[in-house]
Amino acid sequence: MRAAREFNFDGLVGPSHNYAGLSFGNVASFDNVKSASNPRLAALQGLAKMHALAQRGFAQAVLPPQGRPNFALLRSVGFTGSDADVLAKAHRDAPVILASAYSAAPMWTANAATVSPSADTADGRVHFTTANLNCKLHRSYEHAQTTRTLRAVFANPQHFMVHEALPATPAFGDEGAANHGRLCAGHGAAGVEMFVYGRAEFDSAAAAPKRYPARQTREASEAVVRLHGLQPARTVLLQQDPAVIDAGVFHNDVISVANGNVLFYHEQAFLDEAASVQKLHQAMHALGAEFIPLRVAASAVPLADAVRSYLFNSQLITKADGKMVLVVPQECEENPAVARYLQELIASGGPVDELLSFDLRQSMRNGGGPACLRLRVALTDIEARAMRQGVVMDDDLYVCLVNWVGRHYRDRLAPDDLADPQLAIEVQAALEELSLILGLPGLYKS
Ligand code: SUG
Repeated sequence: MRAAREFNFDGLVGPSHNYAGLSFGNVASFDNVKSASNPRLAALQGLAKMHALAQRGFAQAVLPPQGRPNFALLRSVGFTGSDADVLAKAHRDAPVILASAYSAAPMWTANAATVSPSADTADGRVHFTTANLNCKLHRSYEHAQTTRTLRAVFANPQHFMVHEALPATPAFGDEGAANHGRLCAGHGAAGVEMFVYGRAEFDSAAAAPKRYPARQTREASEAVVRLHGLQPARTVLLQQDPAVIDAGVFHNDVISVANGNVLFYHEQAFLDEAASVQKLHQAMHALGAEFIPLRVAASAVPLADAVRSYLFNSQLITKADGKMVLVVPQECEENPAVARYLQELIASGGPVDELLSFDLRQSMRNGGGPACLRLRVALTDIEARAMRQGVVMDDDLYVCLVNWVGRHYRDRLAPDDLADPQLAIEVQAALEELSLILGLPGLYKS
């Protein structure tokens, strides 16, 4: 097995972080619509998580926010004049479209792309497919900048291949790594890639949710498998139970998380639990690897508590001693059923023997927990050296970014502030400076 480390690329919260209620089916986004946000605190909460994990010796990096507002979107739907005119007219006539142009959502980099490490792909390169996120207006524009950012960070064509997003049509709805997991004996070993979809466009008999949208299609997952050159025997496609989508589980990473040879999941996660787990068992067995399903029963943690606490939107990370740490949002400790379950899990003698809890409330209020905030990229040492180094989190970068946030971020943003032309100017100045800090000049020039 080659040596490889898993890097977590966390999204840096942008200077216009806000709550606009744009994600139907994401309960937190809807519940907090139009409340005031604190962009400075949001960014510092995210940075504190990145720094703490980097200090523990885990490989940690950062992905920059996207340019806001998206004037191209506003102008493409008929708002004209100076930038200030465009903002004023959009605020007056279509505040939801203005909020979409100011969407905070690129911070959740689990939705940036699906990533297959070089140990799994036919050409031995690390493959990325940028997610088209075409289920939601406010997210459907992210992919252009995401592709540009990934190509800037992973610029070396000998080691990396960044695919364009899939065609932006309902048949290919793709939400990236949030509906993808990888099971393996070690990050450098060949693994089993697990793709979880919510509906199948071309199979009218397939189950589908009734209340909320299924954002990921089977057709999109199959396309990513082809693009990345994955082996069929080491690829497992599963369907998420539509009933849990209707209960607010809008991405699979709200109901399961895989790491190493462990799948931590809620018993209601998959359409046919026994058959789904059996497929994973078989694929891992064929690799000669052990598979450890960590099943959480609804009697221990009811589905509603799992969604409210975001228990499964945790990061499961392998430590140097081979045991795993579960990185949870603070809400898990505040939920009695979840807190009880977690104490038992740690004491059980199983693979997870430590909990780390973070206050990520500014992100959680939009439906984004620890796992939403990061994109996992397993890299060999050679690959890690081949990527741009300015994004790797260490003490110096942390201090530099905390100071940068202090210089540029407001501590309160209310919905009407999005019409303020000064905000757009502030955001642009902040991001230009950031691109230089991260060693990615020109990132925001299209
Ligand atoms: O797509 N929220 C995001 C949350 C994404 C969470 N990601 C993962 N589960 N991996 C979404 O629903 C809310 C934005 C707003 O309402 O202002 C939003 O887009």
